[in-house]
Amino acid sequence: MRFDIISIFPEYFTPLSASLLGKARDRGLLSFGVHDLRDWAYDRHRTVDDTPYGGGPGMVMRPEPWGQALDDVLTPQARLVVPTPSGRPFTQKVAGELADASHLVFACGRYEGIDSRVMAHYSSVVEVDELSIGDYVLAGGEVAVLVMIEAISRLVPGVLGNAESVSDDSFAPGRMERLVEGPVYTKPPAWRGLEVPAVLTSGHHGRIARWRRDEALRRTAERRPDLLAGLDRADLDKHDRRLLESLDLAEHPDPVAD
Ligand code: 6GU
Repeated sequence: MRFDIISIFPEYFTPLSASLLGKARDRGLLSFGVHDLRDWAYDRHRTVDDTPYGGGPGMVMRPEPWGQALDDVLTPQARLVVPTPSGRPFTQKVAGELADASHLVFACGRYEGIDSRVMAHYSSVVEVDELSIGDYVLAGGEVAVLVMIEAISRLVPGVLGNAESVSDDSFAPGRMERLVEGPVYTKPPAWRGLEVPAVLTSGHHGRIARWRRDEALRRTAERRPDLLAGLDRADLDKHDRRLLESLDLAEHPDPVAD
């Protein structure tokens, strides 16, 4: 999978050489191109922004450098991702869809964003996704793109080892789609008076799986009632329903009610 990133701060992307992503790149599974938008600005000062039409605070990125850059970097099979707090939510599901692409191009806006005609124009050239990583405002799209690339890359076949299956992750499509994972433990069996739950050292795989499922349901109810409210009945077994009924979900719609 090929990633190209266009930004006025290419130095933000040095972490792509570290850790999991760096190893996947060294193994030839991923490749990264990081580009300075100013390389496509033609004036003496390499200007990329200007005042917004209609007035108001801040600056907007001019369309011409973006047009030059994207004409050079996009390929016919590419998808264009534009990070913005006004985008559709970037979720595990969206990460999975983007992981199926062979080429992703990320256009990092700064200031108040990129002139809207850039997205309008390229929408008739490639698939364009304006995506947000959460309900808060960052100074620019760079950090959001690092977040997206890490989430997408670990879903590319071969990037994770077999031992690190993604199907049990929080939000993983299927049985974990609207659940967060429960607590995890390692050695020692007792630490500062706190013991590891006995079921985890029982060697009883069936009971361990059930316990993990219960803990995921409990934790989701406690921390993410918004997710629980949308749980699909089809993803719940009898034990799941009984557990949810035993929790106090009074303040939230009951996902197990008929
Ligand atoms: Cl994708 N970009 C910026 N600038 N701010 C954000 C965001 C993206 N997602 C949440 N806040």
